[in-house]
Amino acid sequence: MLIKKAPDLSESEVTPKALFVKRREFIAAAGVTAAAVATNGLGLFGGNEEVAAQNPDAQKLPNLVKGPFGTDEKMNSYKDVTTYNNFYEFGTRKEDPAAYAHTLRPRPWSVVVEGQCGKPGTYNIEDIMKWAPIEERIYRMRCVEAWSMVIPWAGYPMSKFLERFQPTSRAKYVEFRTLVDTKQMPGQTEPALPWPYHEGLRMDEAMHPLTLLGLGLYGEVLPNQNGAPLRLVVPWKYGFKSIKSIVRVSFTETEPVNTWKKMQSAEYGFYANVNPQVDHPRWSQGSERRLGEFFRRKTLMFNGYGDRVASLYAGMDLRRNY
Ligand SMILES: Nc1nc2c(c(=O)[nH]1)N[C@H]1C(S)=C(S)[C@@H](COP(=O)(O)O)O[C@H]1N2
Ligand SMILES: [Mo]
Repeated sequence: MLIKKAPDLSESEVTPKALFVKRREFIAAAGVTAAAVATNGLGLFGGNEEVAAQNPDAQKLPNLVKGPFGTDEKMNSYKDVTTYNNFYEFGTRKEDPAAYAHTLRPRPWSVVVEGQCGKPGTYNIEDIMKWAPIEERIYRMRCVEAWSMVIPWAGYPMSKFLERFQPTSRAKYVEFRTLVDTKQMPGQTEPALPWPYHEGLRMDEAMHPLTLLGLGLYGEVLPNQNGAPLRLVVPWKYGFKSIKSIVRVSFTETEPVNTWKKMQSAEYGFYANVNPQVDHPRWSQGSERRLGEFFRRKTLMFNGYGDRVASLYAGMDLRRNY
């Protein structure tokens, strides 16, 4: 191997050429200014130049803007985020979604909206993506099995999505449902979970500015295994609340039953707020392992978002409402 001395090296030689070009295209496509790249220190996405190369066909999200509430913790790699997943529609092992989710067809896609709202109907994903500027939000995510990741999501506030449908004063909760289609989601031929996967939030949780309608990650449209083409992202709750590949939104007066609570109500509740003081019956919730790290971290109340969300639960017994 020919080793050049430092002064002879240019970035296009250090970084394989194709990646270098890809990255520049990406930065241009994302509408990111040099200043925005500089403030992030390592580039918009922490120097993950390998990102584009791993997914050359992925569609870039144009006009991505930097959103509020981001963490500055080190992000997990694109590989971590897209190969260690829970998506039982494609199998129950963490590596199954990356291996099998290619059968999902995220286009064409529509979402049915129903229940207590002024504008029920069927809405197209292409339109939905244009309803608000798509923001980049770097969130800590915490799974009930005690692993965690830092993910650069792309999306816009769930409130901007839900307001479109004019929920009535009787809408106290919103329920989301995932697609059912055994051809696209072969894991649904097994009774691993009661299909469709369904989840719910109280209206004030859904409208909270931290709650995101997830449309992408790492500046690209959502990979299938992460819940293409649209999903929920709620960073202060355990991962199972963040339902993927949504096809139905229902505004309800009563608390919806969510999949995991239906499965094992002794282990999983409706609220599912990250809470180091309330253990899962079979393991502690007091600490977590960030993917890629060796030492465990102490889990923070509300996953570290307590200053913004604790008031939603004022006066509630979080042991009973777990
Ligand atoms: N439809 C559907 N949504 C789902 C799941 C699932 O199995 N099916 N798993 C949940 C769980 S347990 C977690 S931890 C997160 C994982 O999201 P990620 O793979 O994008 O990190 O998705 C959630 N949403
Ligand atoms: Mo999870």
